[in-house]
Amino acid sequence: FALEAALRRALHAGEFTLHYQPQLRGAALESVEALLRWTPPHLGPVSPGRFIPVAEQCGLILPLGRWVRERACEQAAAWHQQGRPLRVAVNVSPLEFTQPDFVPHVHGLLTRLELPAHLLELEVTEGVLVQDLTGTAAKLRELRRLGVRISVDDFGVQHASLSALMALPADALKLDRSFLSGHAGLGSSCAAAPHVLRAVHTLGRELNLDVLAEGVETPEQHALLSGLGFEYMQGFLFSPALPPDELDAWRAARS
Ligand code: G
Ligand code: G
Ligand code: MN
Ligand code: NA
Repeated sequence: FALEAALRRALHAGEFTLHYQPQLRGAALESVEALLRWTPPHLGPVSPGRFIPVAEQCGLILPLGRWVRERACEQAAAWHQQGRPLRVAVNVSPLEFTQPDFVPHVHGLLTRLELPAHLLELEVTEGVLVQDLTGTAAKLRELRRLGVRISVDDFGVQHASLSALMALPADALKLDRSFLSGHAGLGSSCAAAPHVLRAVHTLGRELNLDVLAEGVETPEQHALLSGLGFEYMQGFLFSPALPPDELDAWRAARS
């Protein structure tokens, strides 16, 4: 399989980079999400939407995911040491999360890099629930005991039951961007859209979970979400994912 071979080679050749997308609380920068970027030489960029599923299928997501966690934690530690700490959120695939060495690897990184745990957030998807709800909850509790923040990514579009989701020890929900731009999203002709958003926001607040709206692209969406009480937002309206130096410039220009 050509893409799989290319990915293996790319990991060894150091062709992956991490970009960082701002996540805002009101007008303030709250945190960033680390997002993988791959531009093979002589080709255009390949979207992670294309290569992550392949990496998951062939198991390459395990070494690739370790690489992502290491680079993201190194970057968070660098910002911390430079006196401008910024929490970094890292995506975790279900296969990575279920590895027995996952928590020890995270713990080891925090220790080795002297990175305060609250500067690391892990984004898990509902997929981790399908395998083993009890095991997953225990592992998440362990991570939160270390001080790591946990968010549930792509909330509302996968197959987990609401009751299983609510049993997850988490700090935040990341509302999938289809709630804004999909067929029944805000701004579509679906009259229920604002009610659904308001309900999820209320649910989050009742359960002491921060709720972040993803995929905010327009001032209209921003205004509607603010009106519904959303504080946390992420999307192209604010910034795409940026290389670290461009993110530094983005921060400097706003402060
Ligand atoms: O960056 P973009 O929006 O194109 O990402 C597409 C998909 O790839 C998203 O679902 C995102 O969560 C996933 N993705 C991006 N970077 C990573 C990563 O480092 N690890 C994992 N597991 N998924 C990632
Ligand atoms: O599944 P996850 O939430 O990790 O995916 C994040 C993906 O969403 C990344 O690929 C990122 O580039 C993309 N993304 C971030 N902001 C926006 C946005 O405003 N609009 C769209 N269409 N995609 C976005
Ligand atoms: Mn994510
Ligand atoms: Na998402």
